[in-house]
Amino acid sequence: MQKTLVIFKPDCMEKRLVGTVLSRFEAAGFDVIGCKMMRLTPQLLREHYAHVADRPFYPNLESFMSSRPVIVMALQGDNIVQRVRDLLGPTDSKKAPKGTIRGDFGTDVSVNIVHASDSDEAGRIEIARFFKPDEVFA
Ligand code: YYY
Ligand code: MG
Repeated sequence: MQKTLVIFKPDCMEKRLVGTVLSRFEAAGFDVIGCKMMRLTPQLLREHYAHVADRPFYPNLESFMSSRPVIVMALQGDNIVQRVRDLLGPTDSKKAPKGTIRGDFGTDVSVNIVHASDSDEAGRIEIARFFKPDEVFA
């Protein structure tokens, strides 16, 4: 069964939308196999967002993502990586259709409610980044 890593970002926490968003994942048939609350450090964020760390928006992204504690989950399900990405909609909340998580609740291209892994390999790498092996219950 495929696994993915999701982060309920600071705007999701502030808007008290964790339950609403998690309900959509559970309604899609996905299982929670790991869960923790943590404040993301600049060091961890530079690793997690290495693919955008040299972009001009990165300093704002880092300060947003470390602005308050977040909830990080490992989820499992059939073809879950693509299906969670489909539920989220595109990165830019303003372009995300209504009915998607970012379209319904997001603000813009950087304040967009949830992170989710973008490939099978990223799912494995990101779960290992945020969870110890004995914290995942696959
Ligand atoms: O995977 P996803 O979150 O949809 O987008 P990425 O291209 O991986 O970018 C990661 C993260 O960077 C995005 O969720 C917000 C931020 N970001 C931004 O602040 N401004 C942009 N123009 C592009 C991305
Ligand atoms: Mg991404």
